[in-house]
Amino acid sequence: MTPIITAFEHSPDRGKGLARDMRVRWALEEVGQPYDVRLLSFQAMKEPDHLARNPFGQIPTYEEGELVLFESGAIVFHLAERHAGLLPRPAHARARAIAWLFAALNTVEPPIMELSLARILERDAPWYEQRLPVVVARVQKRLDELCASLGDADWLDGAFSVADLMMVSVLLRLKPSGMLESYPSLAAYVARGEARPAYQRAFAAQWAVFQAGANAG
Ligand code: GTB
Repeated sequence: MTPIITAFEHSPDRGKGLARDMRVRWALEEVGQPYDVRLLSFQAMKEPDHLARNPFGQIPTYEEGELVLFESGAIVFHLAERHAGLLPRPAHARARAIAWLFAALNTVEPPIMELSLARILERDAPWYEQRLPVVVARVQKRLDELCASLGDADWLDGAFSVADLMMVSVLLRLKPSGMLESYPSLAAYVARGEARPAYQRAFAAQWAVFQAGANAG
């Protein structure tokens, strides 16, 4: 049975691959699982049909027969558990990979999202210039810590795993800000993730959606 994921019909990132369906596409490509995509408008995401898949009316979701999942982390974890290749077998290494998966989502992604939202939504606020350095400093703290932990290793804990897939996905959101350039080892880590054939296939698939929308006018 071919699983179905949901994604933006017209992604606001204009094909940059920054929306959260990208991490799910990447995981599906890493494990070699073909998938279908249901594209949704912003309006369709808030209609009962989609709210039954995700109570928050967001993408991505994942349908596999009777199983319906939301939250990109839960979907990627489900794929990593079901298929070989994204989680190490030894129990301790597996538990550590899961800890890093949570760290990407709970410790590193929130300040990055806050920065991203501040830049998009708060730019015209009178306090924007005062607040921005505080938000930037929170991101820098996490990047300093991550940099120290990664050291000169290729991946977070041994071989590439679901932890790296999620951490790279989270860090990619910083690319437009140029902040990663001050962290050469993290920039190289992200580039290693982007160079993976599975990432390339996932990126091409979401880019094709953007192109089709652009060509349709
Ligand atoms: N915690 C959830 C998860 O991980 O699945 C968060 C899901 C989420 O935020 N989904 C967003 C969404 O559906 C799309 S990815 N938003 C519509 C809504 O809430 O009504 C977030 C996103 C949006 C746009 C860009 N961009 O333009 O660069 C990047 C990321």
